[in-house]
Amino acid sequence: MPLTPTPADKFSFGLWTVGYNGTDPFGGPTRADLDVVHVVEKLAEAGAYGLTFHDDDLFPFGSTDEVRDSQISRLRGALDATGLVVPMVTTNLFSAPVFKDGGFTSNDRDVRRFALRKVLRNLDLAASLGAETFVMWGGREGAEYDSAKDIRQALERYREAVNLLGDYVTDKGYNIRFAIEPKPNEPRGDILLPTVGHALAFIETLERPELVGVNPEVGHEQMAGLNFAAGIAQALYQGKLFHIDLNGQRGIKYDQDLVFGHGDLQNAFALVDLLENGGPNGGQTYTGPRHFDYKPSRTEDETGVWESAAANMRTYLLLKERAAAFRADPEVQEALAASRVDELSTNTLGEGETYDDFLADRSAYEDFDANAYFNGKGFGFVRLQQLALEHLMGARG
Ligand SMILES: [Mn+2]
Repeated sequence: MPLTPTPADKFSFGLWTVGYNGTDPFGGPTRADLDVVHVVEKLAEAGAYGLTFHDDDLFPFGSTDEVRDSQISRLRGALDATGLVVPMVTTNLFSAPVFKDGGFTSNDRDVRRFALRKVLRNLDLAASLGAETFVMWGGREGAEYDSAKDIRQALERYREAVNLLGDYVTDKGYNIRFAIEPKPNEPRGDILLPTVGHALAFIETLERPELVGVNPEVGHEQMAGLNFAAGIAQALYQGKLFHIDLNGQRGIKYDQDLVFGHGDLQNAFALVDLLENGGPNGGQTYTGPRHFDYKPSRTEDETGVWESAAANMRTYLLLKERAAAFRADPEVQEALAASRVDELSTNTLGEGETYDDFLADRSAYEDFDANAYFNGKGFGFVRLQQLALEHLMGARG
């Protein structure tokens, strides 16, 4: 299996990822800012397929129309020259001081109106560049203090905003869907829609739920102590995996944005297996961009930036290769069968079985000897996981 990325792999990067200059809450930049044209050229050279960006990544907040137009046309020129595409665009409603209490859910109504206008303008840009996904990460939509934010009203304002955006893209005929990106905290003490599950529940309250899905990020779910691959499986199950942010995180701490696989590697293996092979019971499940939302560590120079970008893609391709070997191993197939992973696909009730039929089935309950049923026999899940681990380590096949 080829380990050299090509556009067919659909790898995309945020302009803010490779463009991260090393600024953190404790120190200033360690690298120079990168120009968008240079980024597009380097990503194309590395075999990537797409570039994504926040409006403020491309042209600084408060830019004149002239600067904005010039940056957009420089981006268009680089895309045309390289064949790179812009599959996703997102709006920065978190950096400018005016958004210190949020954009869609600031307590201040004038800020909310300004934020919505900023997003509408950015939607026009996204559509003009052919982006089909519009991500919404509400990093400032939250609070530090329970007394400071009426959460129910904040959700109502969030809903009002997303409903308006849904009307707008529908009336304009834009081929754009929205993807909400959950995160539990940072920069706010607590952020609204903190996990995939919260976001999925919120989406069902919207006027056009079909236009809205999720953009889960590895590190964000892991900051909440959750199993990322399991969250992705539920998003897929509900038809809501509209986009994905791949990176690495080591446990419940600040948002690390490490290279994909440089955190919980076993969960990354399970994730790639799910995305590429559909998980235990097979079937292709996600065809969208494999988007990396990471930050090259501030210890690195520009060479390290491009090495880290390449590392994301290579790790993904290695995991894809390892997952294929895992699936193809007869011993794995035998272990999967022994663990009865497939049996979970069988309906619990028989075809046409009513609850009356079910209640009449004495073997299901009255004659079922729950205490003796397994006779001490186990499922063999540990053996299966060890086979996965050995494939992941390249110790088999
Ligand atoms: Mn992150």
